[in-house]
Amino acid sequence: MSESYDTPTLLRMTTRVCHSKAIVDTDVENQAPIPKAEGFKRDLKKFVMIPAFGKLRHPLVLEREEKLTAVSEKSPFNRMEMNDTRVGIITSGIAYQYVKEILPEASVLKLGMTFPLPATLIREFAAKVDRLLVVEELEPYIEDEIRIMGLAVEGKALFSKLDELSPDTVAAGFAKAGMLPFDLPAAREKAPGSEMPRPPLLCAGCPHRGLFYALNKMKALVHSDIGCYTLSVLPPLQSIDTTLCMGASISMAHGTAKAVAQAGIEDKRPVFATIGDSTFFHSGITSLLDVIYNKGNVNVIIMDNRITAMTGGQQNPGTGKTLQMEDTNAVDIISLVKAMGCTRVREIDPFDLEGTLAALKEEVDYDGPSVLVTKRPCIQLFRQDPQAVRVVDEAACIGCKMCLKLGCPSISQGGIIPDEEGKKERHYARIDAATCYGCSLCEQVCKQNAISVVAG
Ligand SMILES: Cc1ncc(C[n+]2csc(CCOP(=O)(O)OP(=O)(O)O)c2C)c(N)n1
Repeated sequence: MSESYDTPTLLRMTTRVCHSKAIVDTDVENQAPIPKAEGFKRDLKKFVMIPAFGKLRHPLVLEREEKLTAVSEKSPFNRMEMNDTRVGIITSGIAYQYVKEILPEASVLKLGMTFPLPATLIREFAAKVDRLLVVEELEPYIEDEIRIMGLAVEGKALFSKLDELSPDTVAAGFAKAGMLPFDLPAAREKAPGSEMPRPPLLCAGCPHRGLFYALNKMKALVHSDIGCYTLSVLPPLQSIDTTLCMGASISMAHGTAKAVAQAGIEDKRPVFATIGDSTFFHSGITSLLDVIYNKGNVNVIIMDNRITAMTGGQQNPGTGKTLQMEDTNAVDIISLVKAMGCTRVREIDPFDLEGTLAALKEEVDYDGPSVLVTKRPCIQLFRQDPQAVRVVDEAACIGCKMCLKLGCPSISQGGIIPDEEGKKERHYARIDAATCYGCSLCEQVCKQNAISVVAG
């Protein structure tokens, strides 16, 4: 399509499909043949979008859209499945599967190409059925377009705009429309997975834990970014205030620091930006340059865990490897920050709680842009020191739960010990030796010295 119509073509799978698993047959050759290249051909009116050329391009874009509408009308991906004509459902993507599962006897117009919409095909389908419904996820794009075409259609009055659809929510919509030949059991009206029975956690030994524990202690205003560390929003770490989109942390902290200073707001909380190495390379560099250039009083923390952890361990410009695992240049973050004009930059070890806290306090006292780089590798990819497993001395543990405030999945409330008179009970902490990585944070926070390295 992109070659035939000289158009950008977006193939979009729904989240439900992308985040699924299936067995992949690795024998199948799925690499499309690379078309014979003719080299770059100069075409200024197409590739240089100065206003004068932009005006010339616009009618061509509209013309192309018309041609693509004709493609959409005939596309095998847009197909009618005629059945009982009392109801006709226009749907697309994963919602089609739900419709077929819940109302297999309905007529369906399945749209695989949703832009441009096949208006003639839609009219033809609408004319064949008594009642027309659209089942689509999120905002009513198809429904609105059909209504603009002047056709009577139902959609979001029955199916929620919120979240992904599911067989249950689609069934609930059909029940509301009075279309189900059976009564819907009450339990089916609720989408499965709408509660969070087991919240996600930072791994045992995650290098982000020490930093966010320290930020919590600082009662700081933290603009965070997107990565594993975003999980520190949940209890017990609860140490970030905002996360918007990749790269926004530094610019948001910049804005907050400027606004607080200019408005004379009595908010004495220190402002921090926290961003992972990968996100920093992706879209944090320009914001940091802005902070330095505009003399923002922002404390930026770049968390260099040597990998892109959250999305599964991809390489990034700091790791010295390409995504194809070829050797390449590794950006040195400290040199980069210095080259942008910020001399106040240094490395800290997030496994050293006292040192981390001291560094944070020093940066708060400093007036101007400053950068700390926490350098510890992600434990999922670099498991060293497995021998430093920690253990709790049950007799010394008073059950104060300080170690539980780290939110480490290896630490749990262990057994119960009766006190001397055998009356009151005392819980003690327990460390799971199989999952403990030996980061030592629990040992550092235990005021009773009840946690130590396993002997031997
Ligand atoms: C615009 C955009 N692209 C991609 C993603 C997917 N994504 C989520 S987290 C992440 C990278 C996280 O890496 P890093 O900041 O280094 O943190 P880590 O998970 O390693 O702690 C990516 C690419 C996204 N959320 N937004």
